[in-house]
Amino acid sequence: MNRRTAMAMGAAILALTTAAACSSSKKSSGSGGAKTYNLAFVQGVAGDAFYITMDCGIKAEAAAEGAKVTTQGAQKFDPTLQTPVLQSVIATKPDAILIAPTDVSAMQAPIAQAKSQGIKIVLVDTTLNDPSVAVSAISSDNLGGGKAAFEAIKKLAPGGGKVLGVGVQPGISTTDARDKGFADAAKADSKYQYLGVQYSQNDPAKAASIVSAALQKNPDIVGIFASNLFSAEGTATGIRQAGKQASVKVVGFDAGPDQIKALQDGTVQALIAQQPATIGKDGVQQAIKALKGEPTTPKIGTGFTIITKDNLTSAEGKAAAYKAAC
Ligand code: T6T
Repeated sequence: MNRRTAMAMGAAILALTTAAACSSSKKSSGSGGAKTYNLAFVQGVAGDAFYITMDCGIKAEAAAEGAKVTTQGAQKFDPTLQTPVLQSVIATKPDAILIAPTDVSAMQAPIAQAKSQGIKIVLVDTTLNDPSVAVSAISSDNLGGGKAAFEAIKKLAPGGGKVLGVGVQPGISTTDARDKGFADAAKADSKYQYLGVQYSQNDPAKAASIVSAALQKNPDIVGIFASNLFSAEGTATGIRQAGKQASVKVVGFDAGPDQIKALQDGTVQALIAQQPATIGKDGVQQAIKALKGEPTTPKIGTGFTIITKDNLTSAEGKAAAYKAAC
């Protein structure tokens, strides 16, 4: 497959450029009277290479701005676990919180509570039903990413056939949008039969068993789209267990170390890598602008890179891979 880089739309790029251009040249040094801002990052889940890479972007930008950052995340991608994490962060009275809400509705009130205490909110990656609680919301073009995943499967399996989605759980803005983008594109192409999406609850073992069962029921599946890192990890396991590497084309969102390995060994054919470090960097810039009373950008879109075996070892492919540590 040819090397392809898909970027989010012009407006998004413009927004990014604006955010970068507006990066303050006046740093808060913490000395000489300038305020040192205390920022907190609440991840969607701990131990996820996507949020680890975002954290690296946040820490680098915060250091450049002379701000301090603390990072916390629950052990599962679950609003009932994220809420107490957020509440403990609120109790430390940070100036701003960057958060990836784990559910569009369940996290609305806990985040509103933070805002009501005068804390500036920036939504990073995922969003809420009502994002107006935040000074800025920064994310990939997830709908476009799902559509791009179907286009990738089309190139890999041009003859058409059955395609399946392996999702995470309903209520997550990002993965819901990716699933929709993929489903809409698949349904619009009469050569393909869309088998629907099944949810892994962000558990690779569950994703693997979904894939095993689906391949038993429909041995002629030609393509699978896994809409995040852990679903993709489990999908690759399911494909290996079924010995279907040669006949089923897999496209996964995200580019963690395990996914890069699956691409190298030929279990997965394409990865849609987001730009988590850029999301984090933009998030810090927006938080600091809000704290300084400067105008912020309500919605910022970031791009993605499609990684295949062809560009994996190129500078572009290497730069797009997520980090396991900063
Ligand atoms: O795909 C990312 C993130 O964008 C999504 O909101 C949740 O899952 C990940 O963190 C990957 O595990």
